[in-house]
Amino acid sequence: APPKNVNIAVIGTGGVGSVFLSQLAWIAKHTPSTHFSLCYIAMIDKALYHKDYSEIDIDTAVATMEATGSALPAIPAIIDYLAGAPHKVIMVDNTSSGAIAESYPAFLRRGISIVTPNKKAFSGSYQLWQDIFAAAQSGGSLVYHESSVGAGMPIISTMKDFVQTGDEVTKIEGVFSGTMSYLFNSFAPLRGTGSKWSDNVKKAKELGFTEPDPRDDLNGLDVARKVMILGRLAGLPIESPNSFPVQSLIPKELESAKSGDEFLQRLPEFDERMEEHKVAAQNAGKVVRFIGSIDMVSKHVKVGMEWFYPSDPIATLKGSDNIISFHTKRYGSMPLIVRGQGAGGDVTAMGVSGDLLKVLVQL
Ligand code: NHO
Repeated sequence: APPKNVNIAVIGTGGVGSVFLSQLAWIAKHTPSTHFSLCYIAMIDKALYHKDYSEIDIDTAVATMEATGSALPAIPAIIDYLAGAPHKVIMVDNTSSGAIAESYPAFLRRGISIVTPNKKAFSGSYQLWQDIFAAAQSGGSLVYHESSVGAGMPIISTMKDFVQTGDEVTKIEGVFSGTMSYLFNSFAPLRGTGSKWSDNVKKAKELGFTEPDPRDDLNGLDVARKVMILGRLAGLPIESPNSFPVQSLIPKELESAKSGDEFLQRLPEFDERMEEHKVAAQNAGKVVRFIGSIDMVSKHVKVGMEWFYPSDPIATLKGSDNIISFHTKRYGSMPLIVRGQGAGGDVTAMGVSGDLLKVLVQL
C-alpha cells in the first residue's frame, strides 16, 4: 500500500504526553510505512504550529514549543486549524482537561480522529458519551481510548471484542487503580506489617501513578470512571459517577483542602483511621483492598474497600498492578483475567501509541 499521509496533533506533554512523544519518534523511525507528520503540539499555556502545517520535528518539539511557542488558541480555533489540514488528522489528547473532553464531538464531527488516555469524556454525562460516538459516525472519524482503563493493558479492546462477537458479559470485577493497588499492597501486604498510609500516598505521587491531583484517586472517582466506561461499553447506560455507591478515602476534614499539596501535608493526621480498617480485616484473616465491580445481571455497580482471603488473586497483586476479571457466557465459570501494571507514564503511553497505530491503518 502507498504510504499514508496523516497529520498528528498532540495536546498535553506531561508524564504521559512526553513518553508518548518518544514512542511516536520510535514508531516514525522503525515503521517507515506509517507516514505521518506532527503539525500541532500544545501544553497548558503554549502551542507550537505553523499556518502551512509544515512538519514539527518530534524529538525537539517540546523544547521548541517551550522556547518559541505562541499563546494557546481557544478550542474552536484549534478545531478550525486541524480541520483545514492537508491530510486526515489524529488529535492525541494527553491532558486531563474536561473542556477538551467536552469538545470531542466537535473535533469528531469535523473528521478529526481522537486517541486519548483522558477518562473525562467517556465518564461524563451519558449524553456526552452518545454525542461522541454519533459525531464519529457522522464525521467519518475514529475515537480510541484504551488507556482510559488499565493503561496499556488490553481492557477496552477485550471488552469491545466480547460485545462485537456476540458474547454476553455478566460480571466485571477487579482492581482498576494503579494508585489504589500500590497503596493497599504496601499498606496491608500479605506478609509483614506494611507502611504508613500517608507515606504511601506521597510515594505513589512521586512514582507518577496518581492523577495530577492525588485526591482524584483517593476519592474513588478514578475507579468509578473506569468502571463506568466498561459498564457503558458492555451496554449499561450509566448516567454519571453519582449513579452508584463510591467510597471515598478522603477524610471529611480534608475535603476542603485548597491544593493537592496541602492535602498531602495534613494526611498523616488521619493515618489511624486507615489503620483501623486494616486491623479489622486482619482479625478476620483477610486483607483490605479497593475494588470496583459491575454485575450486569442485577445492574449493580459499586466501588470501595472490601476484604479478601490471602489466596484470592486480588489479594496477591504486587506493585501498581491492576487485575480485571471478565465473566461472560462464553468463558463460563472461568473468567478471562487480565493482569499487569496499570499506571505510570510508560505503560499508559503505550496504550495511546497502540491506539494511534490502529487508527493509522484505518484512515
Ligand atoms: P500531567 O503530567 O499533569 O500532564 C498533563 C499535560 O496536559 C501537561 O503537559 C499540561 O500542560 C497539559 N494540559 C492540561 N490542560 C491543558 C489544556 N487545556 N490545553 C493544553 N494542554 C493542557 O498528567 P499525566 O499523568 O500525563 O496524565 C495525562 C492524561 O493521562 C490524564 O487524562 C490522565 O488521567 C491520563 N492517564 C494517566 C495515567 C497515568 O498512569 N499517569 C493512567 C491513565 C490515564 O492508567 C493510568 C491510570 O489510570 C493512573 C491512575 N491514577 C491509577 O490507576 O492510579
